[in-house]
Amino acid sequence: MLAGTAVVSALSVLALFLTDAVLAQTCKTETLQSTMPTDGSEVALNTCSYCGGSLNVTVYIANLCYNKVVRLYYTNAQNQSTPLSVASLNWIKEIDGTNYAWELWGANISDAYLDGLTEILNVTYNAVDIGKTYVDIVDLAVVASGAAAPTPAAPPKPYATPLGFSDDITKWLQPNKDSEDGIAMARMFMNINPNVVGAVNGTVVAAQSGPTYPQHDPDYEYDWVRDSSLTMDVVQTLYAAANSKTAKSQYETILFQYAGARATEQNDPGLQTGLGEPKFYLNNTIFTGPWGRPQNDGPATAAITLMEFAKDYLNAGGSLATVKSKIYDSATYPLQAPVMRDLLFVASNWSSPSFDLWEEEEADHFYTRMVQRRALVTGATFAHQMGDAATSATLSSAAAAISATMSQFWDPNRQLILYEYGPVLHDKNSYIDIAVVLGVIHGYAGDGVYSYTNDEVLVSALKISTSFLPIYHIASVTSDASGQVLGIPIGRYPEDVYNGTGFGLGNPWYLCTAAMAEHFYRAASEYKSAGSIAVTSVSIPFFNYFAPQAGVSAGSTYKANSAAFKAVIQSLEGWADAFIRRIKYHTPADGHLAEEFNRDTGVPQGAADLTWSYASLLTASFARAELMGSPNYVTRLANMGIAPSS
Ligand SMILES: *[C@@H]1O[C@H](CO)[C@@H](O)[C@H](O)[C@H]1NC(C)=O
Ligand SMILES: *[C@@H]1O[C@H](CO)[C@@H](O)[C@H](O)[C@H]1NC(C)=O
Ligand SMILES: *[C@@H]1O[C@H](CO)[C@@H](O)[C@H](O)[C@H]1NC(C)=O
Ligand SMILES: *[C@@H]1O[C@H](CO)[C@@H](O)[C@H](O)[C@H]1NC(C)=O
Ligand SMILES: *[C@@H]1O[C@H](CO)[C@@H](O)[C@H](O)[C@H]1NC(C)=O
Ligand SMILES: *[C@@H]1O[C@H](CO)[C@@H](O)[C@H](O)[C@H]1NC(C)=O
Ligand SMILES: *[C@@H]1O[C@H](CO)[C@@H](O)[C@H](O)[C@H]1NC(C)=O
Ligand SMILES: CC(=O)N[C@H]1CO[C@H](CO)[C@@H](O)[C@@H]1O
Repeated sequence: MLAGTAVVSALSVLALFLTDAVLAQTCKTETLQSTMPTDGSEVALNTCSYCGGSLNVTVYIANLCYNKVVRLYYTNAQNQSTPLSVASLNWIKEIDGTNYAWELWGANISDAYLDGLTEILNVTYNAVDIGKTYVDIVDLAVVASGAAAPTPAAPPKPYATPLGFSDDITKWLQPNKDSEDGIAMARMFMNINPNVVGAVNGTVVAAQSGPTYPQHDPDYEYDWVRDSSLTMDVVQTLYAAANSKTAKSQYETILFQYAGARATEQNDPGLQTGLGEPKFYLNNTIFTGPWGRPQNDGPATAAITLMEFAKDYLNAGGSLATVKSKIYDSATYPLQAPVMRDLLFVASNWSSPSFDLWEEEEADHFYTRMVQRRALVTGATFAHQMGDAATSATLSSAAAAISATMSQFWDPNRQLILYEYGPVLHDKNSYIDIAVVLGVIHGYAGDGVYSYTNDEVLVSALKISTSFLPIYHIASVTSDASGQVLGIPIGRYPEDVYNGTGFGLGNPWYLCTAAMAEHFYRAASEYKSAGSIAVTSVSIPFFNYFAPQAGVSAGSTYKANSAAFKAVIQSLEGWADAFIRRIKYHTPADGHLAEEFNRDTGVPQGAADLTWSYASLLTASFARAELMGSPNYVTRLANMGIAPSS
């Protein structure tokens, strides 16, 4: 026994030694400048290697000020320079004794092979505090050395193969006040026109967490433009479906109050970044503290919700004059009708980078572009209906311009829709984010562009969902007490460190898990209306994981009467219900939904009664009812109206 162990250890040491020796021999490190520059330059590439798929560089940087940004520009496997082929370098060490005049910076980018590397173009050093930029033009052809680059990990094998709708979920989501959906609806309405001193009608508090509430931390006692618009979109759906006069008029009142509140926000004299200001107090005045601003998805989602409402209102016999004066025509009614102004803002500002829906990164975001595109596509038709041909034309041409940029988010090397287009920020090396799925849910314009069943969207949904399997401990619990499948717990992105109150380890979120369910329900509905499923070489990994029983193959199309078609639909239903069951499994007995549930224990965490958690469960159940062919579902829920506040 002992001897055996010793032999194994000795072999391991030998193996380790051999591996090191092999790598050391085959890794070729180019040294371009071996000592600190003396020729007056402020930046110089020191060493560079592209070995085993990792790019490792070191750079000399003159210590001219405290805040520095150092970037290395290169070209990818296709010898193209794109916003992705840029590396942010980090400080490594002081190298100039006690003079501190020179520093070594560098990076080791272990997944550089994913997009490939052919040439180092330049190193750009921005000495922020003195407002100067220095460049070392390198133009060096890079020769790969060392072991072959790793092949990207194959998708995992599915841990379950759920099929069809399940009764436990149907029961949990029943359209009555005691079910989870009833609770979600009641709790959502408690956060609209919230019972907080000074709160203005038409505002939505993001969560019951802040100074007024029993839970103070985190402070979400604000009206966020995005969260409010997504919440009001649920109210709009209830408004359209209700046939109880009382309930319908309650929703109508709230939606007009919301339109007015949005116009008030647009006119706030304290806006720092225009209509993309993300956050207001509940008295509906601007929050001016430091924040990630602008967030240019807000004007788009606000306009989408209000245009949907206007359409429903006209269908219900409402007057065009009211729609113009209280919803659309900001030119004539700037203090009360916000939509035209938000749409024109989107039309002229969509190409500016802005902060994402998680308020963390200023960049070009897939989510933001998707909702902006939908706002413009819908807006062009709506403006036309309002008799405003000039605005309609402006919106159409901006919509076409956005559409032309959407394909840049697809990374053929990674087979992934990138959540943002640009260099890695905040160490989000995977480029994976549920924001892509949310972008489709909130931004699909119904015109075939990035729909639920788009093959790039499907494979991205696979990569997003399976990315959480290795990092969330609770993902290893795969069935509930009665043996039914629990879907994958879904968070925002694998590298997330926000834990709901501070920074540590990120967790699965209720709204992200609900989004995956909603995506699957809507994809199944889309296939059913299309009457066929076309599987491509891009989407095949999605089917292999989520619908293995269907036995589909790339390049084939399956008609609605085929066994494969039926198996795919049943698999989508089964997994969507499993995602909802994951939420159910981590929902406390009182039915309240916080922001997240702990990755190790499944215990709710972060902001209490997050409004968006409720809204997302409701929209997922609307999608489920649509797929089941139960239009009365939403009507029954809607007819319950707003419960007297309790
Ligand atoms: C990359 O393209 C540039 C010009 O576009 C060319 O000069 C260079 O030789 C190419 N490099 C490689 C490695 O193909
Ligand atoms: C760079 O990172 C890779 C992957 O983590 C590692 O194998 C390699 O040894 C690193 N290279 C250097 C020079 O640090
Ligand atoms: C460095 O390379 C990038 C990418 O090609 C380019 O945009 C930038 O202008 C270059 N900088 C200089 C000073 O040449
Ligand atoms: C706010 O809404 C409530 C109920 O709709 C209404 O009674 C009240 O008058 C409104 N307040 C203002 C200031 O409009
Ligand atoms: C939005 O576009 C308008 C018109 O081009 C411009 O005046 C305004 O400064 C832009 N706003 C922002 C926040 O970029
Ligand atoms: C709105 O509320 C904030 C936070 O309570 C407060 O600082 C601000 O003075 C209020 N503004 C108005 C106009 O009441
Ligand atoms: C979240 O992180 C903070 C540190 O930023 C820590 O104090 C807190 O305990 C963490 N919360 C949980 C529930 O782990
Ligand atoms: C950031 C980083 O990992 N840099 C490494 C690059 O390679 C050199 C050796 O050539 C290391 O010393 C650095 O730490």
